[in-house]
Amino acid sequence: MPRTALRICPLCEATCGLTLTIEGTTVTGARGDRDDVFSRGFICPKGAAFGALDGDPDRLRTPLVRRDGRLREASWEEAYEVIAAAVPALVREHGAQSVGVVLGNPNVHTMAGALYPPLLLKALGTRNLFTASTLDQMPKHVSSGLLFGDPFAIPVPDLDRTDFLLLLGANPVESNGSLCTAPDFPGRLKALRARGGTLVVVDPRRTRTAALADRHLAPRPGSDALLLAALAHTLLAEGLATPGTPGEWTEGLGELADALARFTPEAVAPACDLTADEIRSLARELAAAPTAAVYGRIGSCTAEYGTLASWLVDVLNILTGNLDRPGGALFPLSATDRAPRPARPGKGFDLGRWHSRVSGHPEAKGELPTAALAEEIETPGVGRIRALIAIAANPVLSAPDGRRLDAALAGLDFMISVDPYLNETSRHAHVVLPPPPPSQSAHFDFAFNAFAVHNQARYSPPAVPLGEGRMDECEVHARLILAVSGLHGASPDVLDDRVIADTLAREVADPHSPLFGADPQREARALTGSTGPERRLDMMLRLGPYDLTLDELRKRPHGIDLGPLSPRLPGVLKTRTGRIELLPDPIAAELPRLRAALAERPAALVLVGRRHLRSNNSWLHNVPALVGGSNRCTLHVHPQDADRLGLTDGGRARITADGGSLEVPVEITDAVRTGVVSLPHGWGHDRAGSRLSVARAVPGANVNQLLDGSRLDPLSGTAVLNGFPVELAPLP
Ligand SMILES: Nc1nc2c(c(=O)[nH]1)N[C@H]1C(S)=C(S)[C@@H](COP(=O)(O)OP(=O)(O)OC[C@H]3O[C@@H](n4cnc5c(=O)[nH]c(N)nc54)[C@H](O)[C@@H]3O)O[C@H]1N2
Ligand SMILES: Nc1nc2c(c(=O)[nH]1)N[C@H]1C(S)=C(S)[C@@H](COP(=O)(O)OP(=O)(O)OC[C@H]3O[C@@H](n4cnc5c(=O)[nH]c(N)nc54)[C@H](O)[C@@H]3O)O[C@H]1N2
Ligand code: SF4
Ligand SMILES: [Mo]
Repeated sequence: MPRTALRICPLCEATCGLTLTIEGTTVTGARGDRDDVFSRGFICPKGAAFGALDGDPDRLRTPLVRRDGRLREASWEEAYEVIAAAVPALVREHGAQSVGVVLGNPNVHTMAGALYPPLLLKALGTRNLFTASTLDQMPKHVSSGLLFGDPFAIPVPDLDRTDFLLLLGANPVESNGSLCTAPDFPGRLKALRARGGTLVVVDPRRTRTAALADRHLAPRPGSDALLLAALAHTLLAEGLATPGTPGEWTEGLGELADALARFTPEAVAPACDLTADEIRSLARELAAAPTAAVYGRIGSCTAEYGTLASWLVDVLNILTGNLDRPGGALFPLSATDRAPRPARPGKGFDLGRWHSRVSGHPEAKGELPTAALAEEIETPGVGRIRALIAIAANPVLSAPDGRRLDAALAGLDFMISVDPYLNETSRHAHVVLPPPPPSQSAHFDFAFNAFAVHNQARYSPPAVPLGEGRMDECEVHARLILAVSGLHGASPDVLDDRVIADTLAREVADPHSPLFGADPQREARALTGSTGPERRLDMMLRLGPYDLTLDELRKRPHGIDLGPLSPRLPGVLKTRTGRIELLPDPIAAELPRLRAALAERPAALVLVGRRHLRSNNSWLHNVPALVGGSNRCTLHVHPQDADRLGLTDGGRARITADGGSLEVPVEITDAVRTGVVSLPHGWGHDRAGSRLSVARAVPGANVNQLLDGSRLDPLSGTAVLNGFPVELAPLP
């Protein structure tokens, strides 16, 4: 008899509740959970393919260990012994910096990825940390760090209540949203318009999101910071800035007008390829809306002025009085955030506390640019990365210049991948540790509840018991930490118990903690949960703002509604002044570079990415139901550009940029504007040694091969993945 089980979908930031159909231990179906307090039955084709992904025959079933140059199946014991023999010895000989860590995107979709990497980094003591953030949202962390003193204090648009949404560089109808967790984002956009609200989309492509909008502006890629600066300038110049309550918490309002003086609509219009009138009327509409939210994502982050654009998004939210008010952009309060403390000045946010060894890139939020990983492995000298631990990461496809990184990885003394697949990156590992399929893992969204448009909490215990020979991913991580820190063989509980003891010791001593004065041992014993990670979750819930427990979450499997977002100023602020620092020094120092951009001659042809609803970065191309049809790696070219360059629909073209060239199939479409071509990322599955039978058959081309890793947003170290110049020629 088939049974059902609930599981939060881990495939994108929307975190939909799924109802899985299970026969024996196999997931045979997935539909939206209509009773889910947040997603209310919404599902997309990826969630519907949960079973196929979960049961993918190419998933690794056992660890792999390299012997005589070849990866062979091995026992867990053997795999950890190899790690315990290799890593501590390497650190003894070459120092802590000789081990690099790469954390990829799915870490924000697993409990293990939230709970253990901080402990791994602490155990290793390395500063060589590279994550997907510097291919993604690091500009937003930096701007929030500078503005609010906390890189995780990211305001999200109040989608369900706003009257006006200005959305830049995001295509939530395909991506289902990012840094704005909202199951059924498309439905929420339609509801916004149905209640009389306005949606304006800024994107060089006419996306499916743009098709839902009242207005679509298609500026030249890379010009968001200029456009946003001109919007802010107009508000200030026309007396339309009304910061309201957030203004009372803001420093630097007076200096802003001067800093933005040069960015008049007339001055930026040619670079944006918009008219000054379009820009001015957008500013006026934004100011006139009863409530409004400005929201920018990948297209404005992974761009040349990514941090400035991210900063300006919130400058606009502040100038229009929309920051921290219902209908505007608010700070979520997740169930595992610490219970709010009284407002007081914080430690602030510093950039560049250390620098990368080879190119001297400043750290941001403790990370170095992933675009600089290859040179840190290749370049001889003290502190060279000799061993790498990659967890849920496929940088050979997701980061610039995969060919160079591929060669660098091949030259490592030792590499570990925690990954369910043998793919373009993990094929270089000496040890591969495979997590179980998602149906066998418990789930709680530590990351995304903090960016959700509605406060809520949901927990999924494993839907299917752990398979024979499988190890839970939390235990995989914990044993890895023990093995690299010379504690191989100890119980993983040691780590969780230590975290619990340390946290409770701090809390009972904090007069503002709900546990102030309590007995820490007693509190530890009171925690429920059958595993270390469950007890840690229970502890975080108890220390959180809603006074929840794991037992309560278990009793309400469709989730607990914790209410709409509400104002959190000034409590969220952790700047040294205890105020919003509107024009922080690093930003002010970046503005001259943006001013210089006004005089630059734009490139004739630039490339942007795109996402497809049935794709997910580099790792869903092995599920037959998700590939094919319109989900193909083709180059979108506008008909006028195709004419000019002699390209034909279905023909092939050679595309060339800093990092190399690719041959790609051409798809002629007016969905991209002129002067812009679009190629999706995550493709290029044609390397030998991977075990991806479906993806290999239709490999596509790796767009990131067009980059050499040198184009970065300087403040955040984020790779410029959108709006870089390319050349294009037809192929016979
Ligand atoms: N040109 C271009 N490049 C881009 C982007 C772009 O828009 N354009 N987008 C960037 C963005 S936003 C991101 S986030 C990055 C993503 O790039 P990465 O962080 O490298 O992530 P993925 O490509 O999704 O690869 C995820 C890896 O995790 C593995 N995995 C899947 N599930 C699990 C699991 O449960 N546990 C573990 N341990 N491993 C798992 C997969 O097999 C795969 O190897 O790509 C970036 N690269
Ligand atoms: N189906 C699917 N869903 C996903 C993913 C996936 O790969 N596939 N990846 C997940 C991840 S890791 C992330 S981070 C999110 C990202 O989610 P989104 O931020 O929504 O990312 P995209 O869909 O790539 O949309 C970015 C848009 O920016 C536009 N753009 C490019 N350059 C510029 C520019 O200079 N200015 C402006 N204004 N627009 C520009 C592009 O044309 C594109 O439409 O999606 C997540 N969800
Ligand atoms: S929208 Fe995202 S979370 Fe929801 S079903 Fe699709 S992939 Fe899963
Ligand atoms: Mo991402």
